[in-house]
Amino acid sequence: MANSEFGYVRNFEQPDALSLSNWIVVRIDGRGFTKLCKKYDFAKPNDRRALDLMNAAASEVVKAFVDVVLAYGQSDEYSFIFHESAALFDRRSAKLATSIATAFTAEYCMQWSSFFPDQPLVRPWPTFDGRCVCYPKRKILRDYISWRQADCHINNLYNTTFWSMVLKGGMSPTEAEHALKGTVSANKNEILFSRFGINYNNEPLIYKKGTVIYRSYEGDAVTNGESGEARVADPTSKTQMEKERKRKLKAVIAVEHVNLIGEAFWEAHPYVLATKR
Ligand code: DGT
Ligand code: MG
Ligand code: MG
Ligand code: MG
Ligand code: MG
Repeated sequence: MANSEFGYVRNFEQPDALSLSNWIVVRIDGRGFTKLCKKYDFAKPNDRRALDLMNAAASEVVKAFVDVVLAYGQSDEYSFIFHESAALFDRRSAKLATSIATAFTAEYCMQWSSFFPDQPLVRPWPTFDGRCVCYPKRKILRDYISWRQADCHINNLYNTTFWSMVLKGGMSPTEAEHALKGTVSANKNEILFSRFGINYNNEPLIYKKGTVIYRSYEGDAVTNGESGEARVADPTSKTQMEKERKRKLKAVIAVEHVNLIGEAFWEAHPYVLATKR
């Protein structure tokens, strides 16, 4: 950039680099999706086409941003997790959040017609906001992921019961809301089973668990460090970095609907949140 007498205005910009050695979560969320779901007549409580579109858009974002180690999505939101050692955009918060949110928005709109062939997309286009949050420990990051998945479960159980009462039980939304006030999970499971013959356990996993996307290196040479902690190759040299980038590009993008709160997923895929030497 050429210097001019106006160059001093750059000094008004605020630095916004996120702290080193923190896991970065970029969470995007659909803007005004309550309205959008009505406009395009999304199935209640879950529209499979809409979730498939969210997952297709998120897969492309994960492919495009090789520093993303895992993404988790439910409803109109997706969390993209950058490794604690990620250096992309010098870890600038606004640049990370806007790049992910706009990449996701573009994918969502461009792929819309594949999932909703009978409903052309019209203005106002769907958009997604984005924010960055730092988590200084893997344990807290795990709790963040558990928080979003627990939210998915709680909302899905409530919504499944609520919409059964309205659509199958003939209650008004206000009546159903009243009837569900103060109920716990066991009550909702019981209502679903006794009144509507629905065993909540048999509901599709994509609705109950949401969706996790990660780079799968199954069968790849990921070794365990002394502490039993998974480790991956030293990414500091240029050739190593290039090798690492190529390895990531070759990885299979896995899309699954599984429990992330327990240990099983993390024990089966220790490299996902592995420490880099
Ligand atoms: P925001 O995020 O503050 O701009 O506002 P909203 O309206 O996007 O609200 P939010 O993000 O808290 O909640 C997501 C909304 O989208 C909520 O009203 C439920 C709705 N939604 C998400 N997925 C589905 C679906 O598959 N089917 C239906 N019918 N609604 C859905
Ligand atoms: Mg919201
Ligand atoms: Mg929203
Ligand atoms: Mg939301
Ligand atoms: Mg530029």
